[in-house]
Amino acid sequence: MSNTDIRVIIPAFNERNAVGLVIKEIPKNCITEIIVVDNGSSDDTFSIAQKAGATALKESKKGYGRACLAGMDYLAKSEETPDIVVFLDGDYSDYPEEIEQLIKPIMSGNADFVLGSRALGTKESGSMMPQQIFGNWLATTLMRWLYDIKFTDLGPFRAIRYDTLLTLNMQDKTYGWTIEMQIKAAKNKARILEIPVNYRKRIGISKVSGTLKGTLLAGYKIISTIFKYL
Ligand SMILES: Nc1nc2c(ncn2[C@@H]2O[C@H](COP(=O)(O)OP(=O)(O)O)[C@@H](O)[C@H]2O)c(=O)[nH]1
Ligand SMILES: [Mg+2]
Repeated sequence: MSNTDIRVIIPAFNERNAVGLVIKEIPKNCITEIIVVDNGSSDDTFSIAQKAGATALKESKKGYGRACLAGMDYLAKSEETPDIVVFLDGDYSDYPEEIEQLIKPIMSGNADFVLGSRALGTKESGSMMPQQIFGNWLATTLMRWLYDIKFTDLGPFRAIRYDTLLTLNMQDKTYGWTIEMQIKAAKNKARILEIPVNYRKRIGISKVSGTLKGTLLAGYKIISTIFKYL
């Protein structure tokens, strides 16, 4: 792919101190557009994202998947059709510069979907909660037993061909989003590759794994999504 059109979608909820840095550290030479979907933040995430050079969208109804879907909706209406979509969190846990490693196998035609695996990379101590590590282990083990799908993580940082993404007909509006993409990509026989990504402590407050409610909701949603697509 020459002149590859690559867009980044960043769901963000109250990430005023992180989102600008995430945008700043995305290598601009290879990226066509950065789209931040502000999911009803009460802080100035939206204007900070805009000032940092991103296209800022608003999705007032909460939900991680819903924010990603809003980003996809925007892409569907965009004049040019993207070739690759990268998903990245707005909390500065991932290393935005690693986008280059994620997109490389797709650009060279060797993969349709590249998952950044924190399990294979180096995690700063405290960057993932014990319940998050356990939850990811459980979910990937169930995927292996029930579907014979081999993943080591449900990490948010990932790149996928736009045409592949469209064939998945993504539905989940909350925390099942990441695993839904993985199960459907495998079922659709997409060429999948996992590569190690590094992970550090987020800037700001965790809304999912750092809270009891977020952990329980995410855990429930992830497990039920596994059974939903059996
Ligand atoms: N769209 C949306 N994004 C959220 C919501 N909660 C958290 N996020 C974003 O999703 C990403 C992951 O959330 P985070 O709080 O870091 O969860 P953790 O990684 O499990 O600690 C971050 O970019 C958040 O801003 C939400 O309700 N809706
Ligand atoms: Mg996080």
